[in-house]
Amino acid sequence: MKRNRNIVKLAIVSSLAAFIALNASESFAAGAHGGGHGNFTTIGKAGKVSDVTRTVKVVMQDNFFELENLSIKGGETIRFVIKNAGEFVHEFNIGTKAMHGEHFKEMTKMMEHGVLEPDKINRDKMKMDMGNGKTMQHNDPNSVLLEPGKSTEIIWKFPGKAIAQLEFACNIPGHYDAGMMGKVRFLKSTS
Ligand SMILES: [Cu+2]
Repeated sequence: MKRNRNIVKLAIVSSLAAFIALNASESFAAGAHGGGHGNFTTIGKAGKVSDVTRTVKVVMQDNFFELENLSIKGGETIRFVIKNAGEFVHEFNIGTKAMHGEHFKEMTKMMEHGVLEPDKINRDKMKMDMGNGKTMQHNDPNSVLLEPGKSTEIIWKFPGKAIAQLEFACNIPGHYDAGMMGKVRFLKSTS
């Protein structure tokens, strides 16, 4: 497997400016932590409401998505309506397999620091300085972290060209391995 280091790097930098989770008070966009201005041009980017062509419902359970795989057209903008119907905190994150691998490490750290508890997000700890001027706040547009019973939306514009190993996943330790992931397949363009 060819590992794309740039994609990995993109997963690590975060962009507050690009943060578009619609119900910010109820959800935390998950992904990278701390400063930097990442762009997500490789895997797509935060989409505009006016470009939405389709709504996809995503129900998260313990520990699986009620959405096995996703087939999309290149360049498509999708509104994901996401609900956590489980009893644990779950994440919906769009990224490559490599990005999920990197984010899993961040999530593991969040668990260790008590920012993430099995069934809740400790918002005070999330704001805490981790000693390097960075916090564990989740402010990326490609993902959300949801407590049980909560819902939110993400609008995502997928790239025109197919991306290898693009997946939606939950990177809370143990969940991805339990099967909490699905593949994003690009449909062949007919034009
Ligand atoms: Cu999960």
